[in-house]
Amino acid sequence: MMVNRNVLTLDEFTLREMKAFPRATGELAGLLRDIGLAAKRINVEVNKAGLVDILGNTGDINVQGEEVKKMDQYANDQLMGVLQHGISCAGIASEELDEMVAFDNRVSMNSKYICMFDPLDGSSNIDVNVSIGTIFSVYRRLTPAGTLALTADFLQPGLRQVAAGYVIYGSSTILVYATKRGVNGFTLDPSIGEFCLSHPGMRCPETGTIYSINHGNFSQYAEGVQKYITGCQQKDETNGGPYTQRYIGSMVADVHRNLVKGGIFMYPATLQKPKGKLRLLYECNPMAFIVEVAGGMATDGHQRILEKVPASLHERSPLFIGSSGMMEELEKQGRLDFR
Ligand code: P6P
Repeated sequence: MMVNRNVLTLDEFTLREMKAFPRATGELAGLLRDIGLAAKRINVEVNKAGLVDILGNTGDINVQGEEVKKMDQYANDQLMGVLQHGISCAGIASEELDEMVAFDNRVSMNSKYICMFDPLDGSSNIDVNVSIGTIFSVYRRLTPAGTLALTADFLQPGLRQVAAGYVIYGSSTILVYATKRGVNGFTLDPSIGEFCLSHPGMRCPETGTIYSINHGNFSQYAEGVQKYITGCQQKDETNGGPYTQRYIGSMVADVHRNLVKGGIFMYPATLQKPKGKLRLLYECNPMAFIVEVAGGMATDGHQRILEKVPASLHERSPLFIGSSGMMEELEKQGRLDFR
C-alpha cells in the first residue's frame, strides 16, 4: 500500500508555521527541527535497547536520587548536542543535570530561546518494553542576547512557554508539540526517516471515561482525591460510567492517550511525597501547556500549573491534568492535598 506522500513533514510544517508570522526569524522552527532530529536518534536506540549493551544503569545517581539508566544519559546527550550545535538555543536544563547549561559559543549566546527537557520519561519502563517518552519546553530567555544564559531564564512560569512538546517511543513514534496556535502530532515514517503530520489540530475531549492514577498510593491521598477515585469506580450508565482505570507508569503515554480519547491523569501529593513526584519545569509545565492549548485543564490541586512561579530547577508539583469536564468534577470533591 502506497503511503500518502502529500502529508507535511515536521520540517515543512514548522517552516509553514514560520511563514505565518512575517517577523519570524526561523529560530523556533529550527529549534523544533533540532529536537525532531534528536528524537529520531533516540528512537533508534530505544527500539533496539534490548539488543545492545545500552540497558541497565550507568552507576550514576541523578539530582532526583534516581539511578541513571544508560538510555537516559544517551537521550540527554542527543538533545544537548543538537541544541548546542543549532542556531536557536542559548542553554538547556535537564532532569539528568544538576545545573542548567549555558552554551558559550557565539551563535548560541545570541539565540533568543532556552529549552528544558526530561530526556527519557518513564525510563524505569525501558527494560520491560513499555512506551517511554521525551518531554520538552521552550521559553524566550530573559537575559540579553549576546550574554550567557542564567538560571533565572529557566525559572519562568509555564504561561510564558513559547512551545512545548513530547515524543512517545511506543507502537509508533509520535512527536506532539504545541504553540499558542495549536497542538499538532507527527508520526515517524521510518521509510523516509521523517516525522509526518498525522494528528493535525489536536483537541482534548471535554469529557472522558478514563482515569489514570497509581491506586497503590490510595491510602496516602487526600480525602478529595479518594472521593473522586471512589466516584469513578461507582459510575454506571445512569451517571456517565462505567469509567476505566488505565495507568501505564509512563506519564507521556498516559497523558497522550487521555489527550486523544479524553480522560484525566493524576499524580497527587501523598503523605510520603507532599509535593508530589513529577517535576514542575520539564514534566508538568510542558504537559499543562499542551493540554490547555488543546482545551483541557491542568492544576496542582490548588492553582493552574502554568501560573506557578518556580523557585528551583528540579522542584516537584502535584499534577491533575486532562478533560475539562473531569477536572471540574474533581475540583468539587474537596481537599486534593495536605496544605
Ligand atoms: P509511580 C516515571 O518515572 C514517572 O516520572 C512518570 O512518567 C509516571 O507517570 C510516574 O513517574 C509513575 O510514578 O510512583 O506511579 O511509579
